[in-house]
Amino acid sequence: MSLHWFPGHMHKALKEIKESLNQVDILIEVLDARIPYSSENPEIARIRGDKPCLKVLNKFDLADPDITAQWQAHLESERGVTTLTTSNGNPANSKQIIQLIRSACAQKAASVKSINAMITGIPNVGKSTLINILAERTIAKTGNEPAITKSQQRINLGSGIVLYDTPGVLWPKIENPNSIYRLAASGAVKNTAMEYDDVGFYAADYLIKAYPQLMKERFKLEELPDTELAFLEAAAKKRGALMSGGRVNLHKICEVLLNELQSGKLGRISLETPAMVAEEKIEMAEAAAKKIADKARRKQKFKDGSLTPEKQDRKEKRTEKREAQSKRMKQGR
Ligand SMILES: Nc1nc2c(ncn2[C@@H]2O[C@H](COP(=O)(O)OP(=O)(O)OP(=O)(O)O)[C@@H](O)[C@H]2O)c(=O)[nH]1
Ligand SMILES: [Mg+2]
Repeated sequence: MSLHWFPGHMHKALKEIKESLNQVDILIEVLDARIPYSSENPEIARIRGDKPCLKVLNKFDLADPDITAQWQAHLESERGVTTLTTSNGNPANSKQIIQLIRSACAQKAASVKSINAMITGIPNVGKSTLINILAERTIAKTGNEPAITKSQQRINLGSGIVLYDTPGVLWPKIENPNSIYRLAASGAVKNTAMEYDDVGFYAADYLIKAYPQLMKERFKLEELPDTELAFLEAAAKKRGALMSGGRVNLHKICEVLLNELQSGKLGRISLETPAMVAEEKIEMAEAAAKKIADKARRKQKFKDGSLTPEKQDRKEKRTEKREAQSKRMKQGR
C-alpha cells in the first residue's frame, strides 16, 4: 500500500515549521506512544540541528506500558533526548512539560522575556489537546480526525512560555512500508486516503501474533485462528459482519477492528517495539543493497551483451568499412 496523503496544507505547514524554527528555543515533538518510531518525522530530526528537543509520547493510555518503557529507554539512551509519557486523562502529568521546558532552556530564560516552544507531530496525535491542557483553557481546536489544525497558532501561556501549535504533518516519502500501515492503523491518515481492507489485514496479522489473548477474549473465540484471514472471518461471524447470503463482510470487520483498536476497546496495544524496528531496518538495508547490486548486474549484463562475438564482429566490420570509406575520400581529394 502506498500513501498518497500529503495534502497541500501539510506542504505549507512543513515549510512554515522550517521558517519559524530560528525563533524557537525548544521543539516538542508529540509522538504517538503506540508507534514512537513511525510517528517520528525524519524531516524534523534533520532540521532541528542542536536545538533542545523533548519527545512527548502521547496517547499513553492506549499504548502497552511495557513497550512504551522500552521505547523511552531506547530514545533516551540512543538518541539523547528527554521523553515523557502523556495522555489527555492525566493533565497533571502533562504539566511536567512546563518544568522540562524551563530546565532545558534555563540559560536562555535568564536573558529573554519568554521561551518559545514549538509543538510538532503527525496529524491527530493530540498536539492541540495537549496545548489546551497546558494553557488550562480551550484555546486550540481539537477533533478526532486528522488535519483539524490548519495553520500555526501562537499561544502565550502567560508564565514566560509561548507555545506554537502547528498543523499535523506527515512527510512525502515514508521509507519503511510497515510504518505506512501503522500510521493508518493508529488514525493519523484520513479514512478516505486508505484502503481499510489492507490496513485491517495488516493489523489482524500483527494482533493475533502480538496480543493473542486479547484478541481471543475480545472476539469471544474458543480457538484463535493462526492466519489473519481465518481470524477476520471468525471475528466477522461473531460480530454479525455478514453480507446477504451469509457471506463474511471482510470490509466491515476490518472497519470494526480498526475502530476498536483506535478507541482502545481492544486494550492497551503498541504497534511496534524497538526490536521489531531494528529488524526492519536490517531488512530495509538488505533490500536497498540488493537493489543496487541488481542494478549493477543489469548494467554489466547489458555491457557484456553488447559484446557478443557476433556483435563484436559486426562492429569491427563497420569500423573497417568506415575507415576504407574515409581513405577513399582522402585519396579522391
Ligand atoms: N485516548 C486518547 N485520546 C487523545 C489523547 N490526546 C488527544 N486525544 C484525542 O485525539 C484526537 C485528536 O486530538 P487533537 O488534539 O485535535 O490532535 P492534533 O494533533 O492537534 O491533530 P491535528 O491538528 O489534526 O494535527 C481528539 O479526539 C482527542 O480527544 C490521549 O492522550 N489519549
Ligand atoms: Mg491540532
